[in-house]
Amino acid sequence: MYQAFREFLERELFERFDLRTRPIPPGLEFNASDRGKTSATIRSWSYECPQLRKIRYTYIDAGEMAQVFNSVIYPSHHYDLPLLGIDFLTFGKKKILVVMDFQPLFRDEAYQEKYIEPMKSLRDRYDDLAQNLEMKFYDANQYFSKYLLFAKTDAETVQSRLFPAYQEYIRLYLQILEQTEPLADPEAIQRVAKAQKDYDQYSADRDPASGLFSSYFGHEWAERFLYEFLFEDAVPLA
Ligand code: BLA
Repeated sequence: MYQAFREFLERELFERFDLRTRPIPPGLEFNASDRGKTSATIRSWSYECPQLRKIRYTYIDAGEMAQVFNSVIYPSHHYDLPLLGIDFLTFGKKKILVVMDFQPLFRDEAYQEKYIEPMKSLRDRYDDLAQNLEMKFYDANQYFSKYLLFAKTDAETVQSRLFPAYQEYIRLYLQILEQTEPLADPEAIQRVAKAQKDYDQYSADRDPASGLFSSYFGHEWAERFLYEFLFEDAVPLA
């Protein structure tokens, strides 16, 4: 259901950047579970280049039960850009939840103006995909912008509306990256490194998918996947 989304992201990145494969810890790149009628596969990809220190995306294919496409792009610590976050989920025939955002590392006015305001016209055109839904797992004021796409929708809208919105958000993000001067001040760079690490810790500790990973692939694998791949700069809770 989201394969064309994955292919689009891949093409955009490979056209613009000189990507190298970024290693995924052994055993985490792929897994398959077969519990009678609920068989599922999970596959991940990861790349890097000088401007983007970690590109990762994951596809879960559990047939009619679940289709998930999840991605985070982390710029090099020399860029204070937001992270590009994507989480598209389809469960069964009815439930589709889509989230996409430039996930801010800082919340001051100047930052908003520089990195979040450019999204406004896009968000306004895709108003139907920005539904102001309440968040249960995350705090909407942390690592989410006011222009995030966040919607409960249907398969038809995924094709007709989400796909073009997704393409525009990705192109805008990469365009902003290309127009941004890298940081030179070591303290500024350290501040970005710290903010990206805090994002990993925050996200790993709250990940709403951890139950889903556990149920398909077992608790041990789920913990490794979270703390060694998805959010590898986080340390597991004691
Ligand atoms: C919600 N994301 C969810 C849910 C799941 C996942 C299972 C709960 C859906 C429900 O309400 O039943 C799934 N999260 C995943 C998967 C991975 C993951 C499969 O990290 C990893 C492979 N989530 C992100 C990113 C964003 C994000 C990058 O991982 C940013 C765009 C957003 N996911 C996000 C939000 C919700 C969500 C905002 C709603 C959570 C809430 O209500 O607080």
